[in-house]
Amino acid sequence: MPYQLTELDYTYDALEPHIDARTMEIHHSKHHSGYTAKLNAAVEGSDLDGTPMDSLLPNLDMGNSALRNNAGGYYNHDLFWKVISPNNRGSLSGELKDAIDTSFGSLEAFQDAFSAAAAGQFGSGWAWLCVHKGGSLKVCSTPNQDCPLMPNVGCGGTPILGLDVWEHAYYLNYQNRRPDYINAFFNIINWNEVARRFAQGK
Ligand code: MN3
Repeated sequence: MPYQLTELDYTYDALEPHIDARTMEIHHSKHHSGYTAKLNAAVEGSDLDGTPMDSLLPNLDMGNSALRNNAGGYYNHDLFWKVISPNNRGSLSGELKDAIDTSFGSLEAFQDAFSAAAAGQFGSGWAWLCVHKGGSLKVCSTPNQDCPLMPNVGCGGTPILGLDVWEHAYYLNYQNRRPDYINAFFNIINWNEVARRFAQGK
């Protein structure tokens, strides 16, 4: 079992009231756990077994739907758990703040663009903030478990912030009110982690 379920460094109820404990528990212990098991099954006995995500995803055979869906599901959720945290760990500052100002004009303008991508993704998928070499930032959305690290998906680059907009991520608490869930997300961003990923990917 080369791919392990990500351990959270906070409790299931730590993100309340923005994300409720029951949603977190089901999302992590059932949904992400399912993607992890199916990814392990999809690579078992092949050359890909244990390949790190940052080299597996850019070289993915997009026609292999079991691998595409489950490698994406595994990577996307691993990122998601790490870029959220109780009480907005850290704050937007330094080089990442400068890059957001340069690419979008302001934090507010970035939030508007990201919210529009998240709200406008029809059906299941993700909204992303990605960094390209040189430090420019782009926002996009992707369907299902696709991810901008995969070949020719979304805005490309390296994802540094992602929001799961599948209904399983919010339906218990927010029902059909995806915009309320998106607004709440901005209260639980782990800016320290986003800045770390920015510095690594730029
Ligand atoms: Mn999910």
